[in-house]
Amino acid sequence: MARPNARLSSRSMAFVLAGGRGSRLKELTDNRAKPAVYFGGKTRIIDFALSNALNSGIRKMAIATQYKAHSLIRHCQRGWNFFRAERNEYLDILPASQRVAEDKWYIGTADAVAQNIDIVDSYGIEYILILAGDHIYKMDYEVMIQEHVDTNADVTVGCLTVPREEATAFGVMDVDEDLRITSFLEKPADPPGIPGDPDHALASMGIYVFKWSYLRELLLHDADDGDSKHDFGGDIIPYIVRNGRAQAHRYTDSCVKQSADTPAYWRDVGTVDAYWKANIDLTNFTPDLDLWDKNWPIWTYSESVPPAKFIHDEENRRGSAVSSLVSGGCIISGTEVRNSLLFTQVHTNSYSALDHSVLLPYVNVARHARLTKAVVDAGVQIPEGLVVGEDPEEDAKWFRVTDGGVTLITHDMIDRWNAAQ
Ligand code: ADQ
Ligand code: ADP
Repeated sequence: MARPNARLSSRSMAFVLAGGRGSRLKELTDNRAKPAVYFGGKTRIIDFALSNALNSGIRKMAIATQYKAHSLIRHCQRGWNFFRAERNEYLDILPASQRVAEDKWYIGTADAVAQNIDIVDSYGIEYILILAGDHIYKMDYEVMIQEHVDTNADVTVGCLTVPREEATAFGVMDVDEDLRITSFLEKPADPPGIPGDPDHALASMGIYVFKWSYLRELLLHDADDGDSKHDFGGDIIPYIVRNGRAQAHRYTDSCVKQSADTPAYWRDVGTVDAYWKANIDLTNFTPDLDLWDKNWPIWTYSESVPPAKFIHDEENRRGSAVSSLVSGGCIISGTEVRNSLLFTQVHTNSYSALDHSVLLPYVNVARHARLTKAVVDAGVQIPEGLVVGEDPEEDAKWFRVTDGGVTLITHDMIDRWNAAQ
């Protein structure tokens, strides 16, 4: 066991649920789980939850994976390897198939923890923080764990205010004046509004704090319940609301902001439109998400690459980028780049233009290509002369055009386009 007077964060662990596909991201999650999807130029989505945990002082972490976990596991092994067992620091990656007999996956999110009880036991922690590896935000979890201890709750659920019509995708709760949760409905068709603010609902962020001894008992009990789907939002939290003490923790109280007047930033980036927008928003004059904050860095695996290079080509066409983020290893040769975000090692060529586009690592743009409002998957070779974002009907023949007018371009789509030329 940890010393009783040790810092709260050193008596706690973070258990990150990273097994979901995120199917609304369409082809971006054909080969990788949602937490492994690239975001923000250098990082992947899961880096936000892991960095929050690290910056909150937590040094014991476990990551449960299942759907298409290869890219996620490789990323975590390469980038999240600075924990030292000699200091009682751990990061374990727990793929579903290695933990259960036969070839079974974790049945639900609670089952992902239940299957790993022995590993959590071995950490000798007092509190367990369950996180989703799916969201972009900056949060000091120690504030939430402290609140959990102070209120003596059985579970503390991180929550935020969302427009009522969006709340159907969340667990929605009612609370009393002490923030005790009085009802919890998982993904209700008709979400209840907040008293006094009927256009908004109080939504669960899918973040929970428990005393480990309490959750452990509950999971063993839940495993024997034939009617349970072994899901935190569907089974465990509603059970505690009915039979124990569940507290809500408001995200605004632990959100790490750049200044007192910046908004509390939290994004799901669960759809291609939301993903495109959150990335492009980083090119704003003052982005709502500060990636430059030295007091709350977002850690990641990053390749050792040379600086980005901008070249006038031999005919003096200007390689330039304005209002854009251009990562290391990029070569912008004779291409005009505007309001775009380029990940590591993107190469572009003469007579091309990029506008409001997101290019994942290792994309190559040949000559005379023009991309507007596009998201291009990692490693895609954009062929010479491809024009996207100017004729949605033509684009839709080859690529995925979203309701919001964003065009998603992947390897397979380019193969089909090439074959038809
Ligand atoms: P959902 O958004 O439906 O609801 P869910 O599919 O349960 O989220 O996934 C939660 C997290 O667990 C994600 O990070 C996902 O990657 C991961 N995951 C899913 N299935 C898993 C499995 N079998 N093994 C390991 N990891 C798995 C939840 C809550 C809601 C809450 C929202 C907030 O149930 O109450 O409002 O999150 O986004
Ligand atoms: P994921 O994007 O999920 O992590 P990869 O990192 O393998 O998967 O990226 C997908 C594609 O990006 C690869 O198939 C490859 O074409 C390209 N790519 C990634 N890393 C490199 C690299 N170091 N050199 C060249 N191409 C790369």
